[in-house]
Amino acid sequence: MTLPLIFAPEVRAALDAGHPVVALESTIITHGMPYPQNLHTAQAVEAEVRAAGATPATIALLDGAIHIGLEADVLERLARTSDAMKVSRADLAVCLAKRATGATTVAATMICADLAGISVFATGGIGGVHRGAEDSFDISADLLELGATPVSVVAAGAKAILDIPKTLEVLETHGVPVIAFGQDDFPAFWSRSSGLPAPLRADSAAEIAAAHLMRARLGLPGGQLIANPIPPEAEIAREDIVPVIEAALTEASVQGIAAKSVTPFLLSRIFELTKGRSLDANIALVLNNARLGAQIAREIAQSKVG
Ligand code: PSU
Ligand code: MN
Repeated sequence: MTLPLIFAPEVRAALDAGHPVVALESTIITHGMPYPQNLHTAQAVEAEVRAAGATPATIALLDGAIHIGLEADVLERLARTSDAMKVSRADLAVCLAKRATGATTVAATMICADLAGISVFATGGIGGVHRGAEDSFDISADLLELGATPVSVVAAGAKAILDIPKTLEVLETHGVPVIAFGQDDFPAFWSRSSGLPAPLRADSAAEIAAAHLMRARLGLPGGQLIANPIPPEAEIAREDIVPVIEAALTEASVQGIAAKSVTPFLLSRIFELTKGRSLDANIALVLNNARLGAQIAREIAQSKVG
């Protein structure tokens, strides 16, 4: 049985040559940002990965196959699609069997990247434990995936729309190294600090790559979460973003928004309430993560040769 994987030629060539490749997700395109900023961001993220010396592989499900790397016209079509499935671990096989168009979340992108032989993945934000999870049980499958699948994920920490302390607890329970890059505090997506210390810290891409390879040597399952703070010039201060988040959360609860719709709803309301400022920050942090992801992928590729 061959895997239902279709590689873009440049990604196949890079992997065969042992060159660095960075996986990129597609839910951020279809459910995380409005058109046309989603398309422009996806293109800019790919360009950033290239500029930093690695090959980008944006991952999506199309016509019954997992696409590892999307051609320009396919990326554009996906960015304009309004009815793509949001695909996490639970949805992956069903979406493929239906031959539906699927956008992969962090969890599903990790699974696909691992199947493709890619060990580094850069994105904006991960899912986490939602506020009120003690009643709703809404805990993103992203957290469990980080405990199961050997991919290092670069994200900008967890958003304050989530319960950040509980998110860190669940990651710890699942044995996920949560590594803040270049600072002690765990970053909070739009803000550089969540006010909580990160469990671990690294100050170079080489250190992160070495830890990634060490996990594999030890036979430990699961990946690493690299929490990369948003660049200072793009940051939205906590006191500015927190009231907006509270307003969006109240609306979500009044309107009965639940399950998979929660994160996309909150992101789009916060975008509206900040008059686009949240999106500008989001774009800046994704580009920053793409850069770090490429550096980590290069370090891993070099270590494998050496
Ligand atoms: N956070 C963002 N933008 C996003 C997402 C999260 O700032 O696009 C997406 C990612 O694909 C993430 C998913 O994996 O939402 C988590 O969804 P859920 O909470 O339903 O697991
Ligand atoms: Mn959820």
